[in-house]
Amino acid sequence: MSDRSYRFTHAITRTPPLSAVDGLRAVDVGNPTMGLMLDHHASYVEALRSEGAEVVVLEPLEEFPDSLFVEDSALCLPEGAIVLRPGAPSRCGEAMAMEPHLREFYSTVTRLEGPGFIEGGDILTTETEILVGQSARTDSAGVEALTAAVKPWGYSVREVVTPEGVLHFKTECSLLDDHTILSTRRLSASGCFDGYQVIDVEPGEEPAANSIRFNDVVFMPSGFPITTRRVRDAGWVVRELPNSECQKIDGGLSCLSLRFSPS
Ligand code: CIR
Repeated sequence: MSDRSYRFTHAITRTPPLSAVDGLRAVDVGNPTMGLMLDHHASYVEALRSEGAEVVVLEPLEEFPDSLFVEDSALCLPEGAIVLRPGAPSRCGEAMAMEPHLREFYSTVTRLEGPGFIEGGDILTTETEILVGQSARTDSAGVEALTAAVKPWGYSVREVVTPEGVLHFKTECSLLDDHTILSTRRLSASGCFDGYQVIDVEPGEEPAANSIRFNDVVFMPSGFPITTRRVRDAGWVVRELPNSECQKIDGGLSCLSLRFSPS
C-alpha cells in the first residue's frame, strides 16, 4: 500500500503577520495574542522538522492577514503543484504570492483557471482519491477546474459537501492512514467516508478533527483529551501542539502548512 498522502519530505509555512489580528472569523471570540501565536507557530515548525521534513518558513505578509494559512493557497501532489483560487476575496493574492515558492521545488506548477473558486482547506487527499467539499469558499466550478487539472496525473476527484456553517471540509476531518479518517459525527453522518474506517471526534471537541498525520506522528491540537486518547488507543503516536490563537481566527493545524514530496 502506498503512503504518499501522509509521508512527506517537505513543508512550506509562513510566519504569522501582525495583521493576523484582523484575520477572517465566523464568530468573534477576541483577537489572537500575537506573541503567543508566534510561539505556537515556532513549535509547529519544530514539530514538522522533528519528523524529518525540510521546512521553509516564508516571511510574513502584512497585507494578507490570513496568509499564515498557506494550505488554502495550493494543492501539492508528487507530480506537481496547483495554485488555487481562494473564495475569500481578501485571500486571492495569497495564492499568487505562493507560486514562486512552489516553483523552487516543482518543475510543474499549474495555475487553476476561473471562474470557480477552491481553497485547500476543502481538499482531502487520500491514497485513492481527492475529496473536495463544496463550501462558502469552494464552488462546483472550482471543483470542476481541479478535476481537469489532476486528471492527467491519474487522480479522481469526488465532490462532497462541507456542512452548513463550517468553514472548510477539513475543519471537520483528517486523514490518519490509507484507510482511516478522523471525523466529526456531523460530517461522517453524510456518508462521505463510506468505505473508510472512521474514528469519531468526541462531541464538544470538534477542533480536534483538524489534525495532521505527518510521517510517523499525528499532530493534534492540545486541549481535546478524549479524542486524543481515542487516537492514541487506536495505535497512533500523537503529539499535541498548542493552537489556541489560530483557533480564534478559525485556523486549525492543517491550515498552517503545505506538506509535500516533490518527485
Ligand atoms: C479564513 O477564514 O480564511 C481564515 N481565518 C482561516 C483559514 C483556515 N484554513 C483552513 O482551514 N485551511
